[in-house]
Amino acid sequence: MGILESLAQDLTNGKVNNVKELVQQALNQGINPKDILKKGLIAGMGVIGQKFKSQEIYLPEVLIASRSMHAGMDILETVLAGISRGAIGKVALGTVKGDLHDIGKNLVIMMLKGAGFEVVDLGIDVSLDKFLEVTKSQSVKLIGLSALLTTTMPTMRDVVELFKESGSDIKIMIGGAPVTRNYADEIGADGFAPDAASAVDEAKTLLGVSS
Ligand code: B1M
Repeated sequence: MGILESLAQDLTNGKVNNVKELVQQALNQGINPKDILKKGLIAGMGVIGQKFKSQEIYLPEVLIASRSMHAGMDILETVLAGISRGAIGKVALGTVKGDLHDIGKNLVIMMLKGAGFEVVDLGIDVSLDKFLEVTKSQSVKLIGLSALLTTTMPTMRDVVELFKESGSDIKIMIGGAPVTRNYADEIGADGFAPDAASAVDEAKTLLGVSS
């Protein structure tokens, strides 16, 4: 079994120390951090998602795997974000009110930082007011909203409406497993991305930054 397969498997089994060690080993071997992320960490989390869906595992196992995912991401972030921080624009990202899922949002943040954006992480369960506040107090050009639950998706519409009502020209990009381009169009969001890598392209397009 290759190192990235072992990494995916250890993440699925919630072996946090092994995950940390394997991410570091893979980096030492010169494996591209984006491959470590995609073929190791995201692949492992994909298995967790499927098993949770088919009720082979339950929330505690998902939480343990999530912790391993974060531990691996922490190591990768230092590498990915070290490239060119803050050079091409400031963005703020948060998971919308009522929603506590942050693995996808954190991946998007990592990729944006790696691409040279300065990122304000608003965290999870972010209120409408908090989204608006950050854009008033800081020179943020783009707001990113993440939602993983069909029940919290409508909050994205509320945020878009709030920004329109306030006359703000800040761009809004949305994403998360249940979110689609059609939904983004329907609620009047400026952009949408299905995954973290596309989120970088979409953010660049929205801010008029050449790739
Ligand atoms: Co939750 N959960 N969860 N969960 N959970 C889902 C989302 C679910 C689909 C599982 C299922 O039933 N099959 C389901 C939602 C069903 C629905 O709404 N239709 C669900 C449920 C029901 C729940 C609870 C209600 C369970 C309960 O308590 N009974 C509860 C809700 C808590 C709350 O939020 N209020 C809950 C809790 C949890 C945990 C806390 C245990 C844990 C979260 C831990 C954490 O995030 N720190 C968890 C997890 C891990 C999952 C699954 C298994 C995995 C999610 C994940 O991290 N995926 C998930 C099943 C699944 O999605 N298959 C599930 C990996 C991640 C890399 O992908 O987040 O999609 P994703 O992000 C991608 C893209 O979507 C995109 O880029 C990312 C990287 O490529 N993206 C963006 C994300 N945000 C973006 C923003 C952008 C652009 C792109 O622009 C701004």
